[in-house]
Amino acid sequence: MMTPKKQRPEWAPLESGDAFTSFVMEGVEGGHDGMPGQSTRGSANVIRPVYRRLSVEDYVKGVLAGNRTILAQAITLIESNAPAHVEMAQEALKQLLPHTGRAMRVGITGVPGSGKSTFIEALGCMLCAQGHKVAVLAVDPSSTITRGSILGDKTRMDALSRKKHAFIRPSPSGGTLGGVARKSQETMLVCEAAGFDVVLIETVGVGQSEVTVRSMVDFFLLLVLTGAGDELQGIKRGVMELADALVINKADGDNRLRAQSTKAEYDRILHYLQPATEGWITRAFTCSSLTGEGVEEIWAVIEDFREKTVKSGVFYDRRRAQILDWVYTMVWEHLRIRFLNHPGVAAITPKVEQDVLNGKLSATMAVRELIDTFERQK
Ligand SMILES: Nc1nc2c(ncn2[C@@H]2O[C@H](COP(=O)(O)OP(=O)(O)OP(=O)(O)O)[C@@H](O)[C@H]2O)c(=O)[nH]1
Ligand SMILES: [Mg+2]
Repeated sequence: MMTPKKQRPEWAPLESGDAFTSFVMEGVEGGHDGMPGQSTRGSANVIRPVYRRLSVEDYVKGVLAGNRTILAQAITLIESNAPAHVEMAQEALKQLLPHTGRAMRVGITGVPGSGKSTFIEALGCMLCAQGHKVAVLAVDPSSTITRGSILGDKTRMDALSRKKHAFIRPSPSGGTLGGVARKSQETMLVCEAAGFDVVLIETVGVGQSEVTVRSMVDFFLLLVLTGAGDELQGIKRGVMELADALVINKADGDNRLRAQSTKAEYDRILHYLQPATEGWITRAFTCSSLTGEGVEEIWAVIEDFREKTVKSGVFYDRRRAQILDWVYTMVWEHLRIRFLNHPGVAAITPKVEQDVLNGKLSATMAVRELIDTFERQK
């Protein structure tokens, strides 16, 4: 088989160099809707994307028309921290907002290697075949350190990335998890405005990122592996309590029977935990992302969840709570940055810290001094 050629992704600025470690694979001829003539094949009459400045109106129109190139560029705009870009992105978002909210938002977590990307590939391809438009995003806290991205480096989701109705976007790199989450949240909205009716968000199961993704999605899925005893110890009860379904992946070959008994064991534990969603019972399922067995059943569970929670009102209650939650998360983030960048605070911080460490100042008094300084000299 031919190895697909790596290419610079359409969203990476030309001058970005190594700052963008992600790449895309060569696609199928004419396989992209909304961008005729922009096949990435190396034929002579290839039309290279034109990097011209787009106006807010260009972004809005392009996204609403489902133009993938403009969608990708709109996301790049959202990911930028440059003040002018933030202004433009917010204006575009404001106009796109009425067209958002229609997708089923699904978060997928699990320890590294549990098969999240493979599962998303299997589910995504199945959904595309059913006529859905699927956007795949990643919230990857490790990318803020390595500047890499899970989807770009490790998992290419080859089959899914070739589908006409799929759009895969790696995690934005740089910044705090809070910053990455804000960008992912807005990226999700833009994808919805572009007509994607399923959004799948992969996040590696380390610490805070699951909580962040849970606060963005309707349905949260935890992928686990067999080998109950040890495996169960490794999974924090807190993460299980965030999940709306638990999937024992890699239930194929020799592993099938073991997966069944692991499922039974998880079901027993889930029985004693608080379900993540009111009125819904979190259960365990088995599947093989490799063979596709069981994947359809999991989507049926997600659809059943949607139907039941929409009926009970829990679905939209959660979305409303999520929006407000997001507002306040951003407020705290904003205040934190203002506090850290405050010249008066920065000036006294070393001394305050020293005094606390030397026992000259109590922690409470230190807080008072810092906050007073912050408020006095706004
Ligand atoms: N046998 C079997 N192997 C699987 C299955 N799903 C995934 N794998 C394999 O498990 C390995 C890890 O899969 P990934 O999909 O990259 O796992 P991931 O959870 O996305 O990993 P990170 O992104 O690194 O956190 C790969 O070698 C897959 O081929 C499955 O259902 N059955
Ligand atoms: Mg992965």
